[in-house]
Amino acid sequence: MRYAQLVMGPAGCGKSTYCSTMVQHATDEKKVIEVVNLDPAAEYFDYEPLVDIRELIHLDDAMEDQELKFGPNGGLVFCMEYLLENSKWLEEQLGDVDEDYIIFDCPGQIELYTHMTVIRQLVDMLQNINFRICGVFLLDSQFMVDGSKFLSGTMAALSVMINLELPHINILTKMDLLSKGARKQLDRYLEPDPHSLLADMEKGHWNQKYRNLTEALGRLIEDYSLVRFYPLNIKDEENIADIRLTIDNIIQYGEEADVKMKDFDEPEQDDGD
Ligand SMILES: Nc1nc2c(ncn2[C@@H]2O[C@H](COP(=O)(O)OP(=O)(O)O)[C@@H](O)[C@H]2O)c(=O)[nH]1
Ligand SMILES: [Mg+2]
Repeated sequence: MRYAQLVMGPAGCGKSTYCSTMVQHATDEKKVIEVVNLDPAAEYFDYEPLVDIRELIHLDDAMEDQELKFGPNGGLVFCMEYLLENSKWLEEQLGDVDEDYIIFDCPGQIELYTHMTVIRQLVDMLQNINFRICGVFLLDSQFMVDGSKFLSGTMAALSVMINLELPHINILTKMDLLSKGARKQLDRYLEPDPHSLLADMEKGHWNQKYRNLTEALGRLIEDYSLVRFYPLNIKDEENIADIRLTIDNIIQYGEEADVKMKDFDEPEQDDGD
């Protein structure tokens, strides 16, 4: 078995930073995590990628092509489709290493995850070469501190979960940047209680008018009690370790090692008689 995290989320939410944080954390624990850059438009990241899509195709290639004439969004989709057409290339680059652990740093175009099929096809391809994958959906915590933003972020997370059908975790990034007040506000949503969320939202005029819709969304969140957010402060080692452990449990990483551990009998108590 091989293990992978597929790191997704809007542009600038902290995907590449998350990847290098995970690599650093693993290195500190004397473990190896590799990162694959799948963002054809990436300008900066501070990990050493195992594979880099830009060696196959760069966003500029698609945008500068006189026949294709793509803008940035169409160009990005083109690049991802090109990657899939050349999945043999990716397969070769990934090699055939049993028990490896790879994080895929994906592009920041949300449509790829919420309703297009390219990422879904990529997932199928990776599963075919024995990867057990956890979808990791990142959202910038600063965009989650009021009721309606939280609801829309939750809907995005739900769409991704439903579209990809992968074991999945949602993470709120950049917690170190939140003010105390914002953190307090956000804490109320971390274990989303649809009722308090909706109560928050009933204040505005729009929400009065669309009360039924808002209520239906609330029920949806409740029914899919899977929608949960894990806050991540990359300056807090314990926080990083917790998230890593949560994901590893999801993909059952390290379980084989546990099974191999021998049971041992408690040494018999010598109670003296
Ligand atoms: N303070 C802080 N800044 C962050 C964090 N994560 C990302 N950033 C910054 O946000 C910007 C975008 O991050 P990046 O990882 O490139 O986002 P990506 O587009 O999702 O890959 C960069 O300037 C990062 O330094 C975080 O946890 N804390
Ligand atoms: Mg990036």
